[in-house]
Amino acid sequence: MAESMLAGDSALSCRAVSADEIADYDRNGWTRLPGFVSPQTVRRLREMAQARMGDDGQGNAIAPIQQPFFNPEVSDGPGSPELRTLIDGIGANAKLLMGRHPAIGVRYFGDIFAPKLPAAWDTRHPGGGETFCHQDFINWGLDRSGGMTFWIALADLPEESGTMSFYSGSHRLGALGHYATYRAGGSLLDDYPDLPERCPPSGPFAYRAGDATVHSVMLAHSASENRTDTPRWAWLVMTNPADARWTGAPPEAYDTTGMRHLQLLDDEARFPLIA
Ligand SMILES: O=C(O)CCC(=O)C(=O)O
Repeated sequence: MAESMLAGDSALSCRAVSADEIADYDRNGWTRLPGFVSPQTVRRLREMAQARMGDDGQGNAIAPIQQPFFNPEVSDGPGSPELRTLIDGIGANAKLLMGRHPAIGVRYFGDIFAPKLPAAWDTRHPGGGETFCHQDFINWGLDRSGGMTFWIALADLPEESGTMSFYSGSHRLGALGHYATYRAGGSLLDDYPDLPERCPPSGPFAYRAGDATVHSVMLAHSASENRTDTPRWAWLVMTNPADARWTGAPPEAYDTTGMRHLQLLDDEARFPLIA
């Protein structure tokens, strides 16, 4: 396993993905990245998250998008010099995993702290439920795939805390519908009940703090409720190919005010080039 850090040892950093991990991602549409970020990076990210959300992960404002998967909170993003080095390191990995021509770069798409609140808690936040099975692609409103999400554990997370599960190979099945079209609270499996036979589910997994998984925007994935008594602390970083264009559809993932049909996501303040 490549242990080289893509940023200096004193900065927030991640390691480079290995050739085996790239091949696994290509085959399955996702891969595990053990020890992806350093212990010091985990500590600092967790501090940032808890400064915004409190130790119990629910001290922030209720997000406008009412989804049960987790309680979302933005970070300072790539505009923060401290985070930028790490986000650039993630971009370099996305470029390796994307498998496109080396001239095609990578854009940052977003990042969020994503504690899944314990299902047993009586909380005003909706983020204490199940992550029903879905692909991300349709909701990103883009004309091409190649995007991905790095899902980074900010604590030791047991399987029962609602960690990720993946339907290996489903990234090769094409677009499987917008999640808003499945029955209320339902999942992709309602419309594709044979998916588990065609694409065997993997997970949920136990993650050590600093472990990550990365999944393609085309991959069907899900997570159960958090059945522990502490928040499931994770940090999610999303990337896209630099040549991706907005389809004109209304995505939940970003504000398209002022954007033109088939425009590149070339607003450097929101979607900077990171590789
Ligand atoms: O963290 C979760 O429970 C869901 C994450 C997810 O859906 C995603 O990363 O695309």
